[in-house]
Amino acid sequence: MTEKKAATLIGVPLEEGSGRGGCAMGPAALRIAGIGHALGELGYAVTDIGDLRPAPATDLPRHQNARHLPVVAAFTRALEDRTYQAAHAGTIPILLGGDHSLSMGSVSGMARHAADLGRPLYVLWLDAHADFNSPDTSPSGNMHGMPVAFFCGKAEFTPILPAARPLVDPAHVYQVGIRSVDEEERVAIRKNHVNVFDMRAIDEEGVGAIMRRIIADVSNANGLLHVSLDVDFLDPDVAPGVGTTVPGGATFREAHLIMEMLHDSGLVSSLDLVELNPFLDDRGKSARVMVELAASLFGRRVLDRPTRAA
Ligand code: EXY
Ligand code: MN
Ligand code: MN
Ligand code: MN
Repeated sequence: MTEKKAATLIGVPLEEGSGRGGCAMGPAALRIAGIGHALGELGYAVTDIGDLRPAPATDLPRHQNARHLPVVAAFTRALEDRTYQAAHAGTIPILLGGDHSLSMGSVSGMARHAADLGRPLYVLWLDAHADFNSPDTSPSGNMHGMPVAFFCGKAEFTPILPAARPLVDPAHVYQVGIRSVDEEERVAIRKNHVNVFDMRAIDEEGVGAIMRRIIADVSNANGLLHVSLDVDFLDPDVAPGVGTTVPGGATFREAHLIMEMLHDSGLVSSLDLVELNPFLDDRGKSARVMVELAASLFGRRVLDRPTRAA
């Protein structure tokens, strides 16, 4: 008998990492849009652990360019552990955000899980932004612009997690859809060999070709793949419910193809759904798009198709 596939939904009502209110309502909107039901229909045993609400950390100094550090740090610690536990138990952790600073915790938890298994962790970052700032470089102090630098160990400004924690190799991070990068971030992502496929790369090569390369790299390395989907990866016409819209984003069809290819790869170990701001949304449109994309990632399909040779 094959074991039933299992997913753990982790609600993350975190908005302090972004510059405005609203993302804390994201988990509720994703649930109302039917994330749990969709996964259940696809054959997953779904456990929804509800929303995490850790008390702000009391052991950290105020940092003038890391806004709401005690709140973000408390979520990072709670999520590192909760994500690790869910993956260790053999389920797929699905983080219902919440702003993108939550990935400091979710990806760090998956890095610990991957280290247990002796396998490398890869990260697919679907975003308009590189999120590779540190408090030293950030123009805003908003921590949702810092998670990639954090889980790669490039924003070690204060001890949020133990110093010996497993880090992600920046060369194992693939950023797709990027179209808004700060000057110092640009230097940092090049210096650290992050793999960047910006919107121009999508226009020139197409998402199919890009995804085939990424999937081949992860598969050849026997890696785990964490997917982090920021609402602003999508064009604002497709998904207006986000505080950091940037014109010229991915179409629904491009995003949908990415999800279908990821599903067929069988490599995805974990998923963040982040930056949904229901206060800015258009009658639940963006929440529904995010749930539709997640369903495609976990196997919803239009027709069965023959397996094509690579
Ligand atoms: N790079 C800008 C900053 O660091 O302030 C904007 C970051 C926006 C981050 C959004 C979530 O992807
Ligand atoms: Mn982001
Ligand atoms: Mn973004
Ligand atoms: Mn490698």
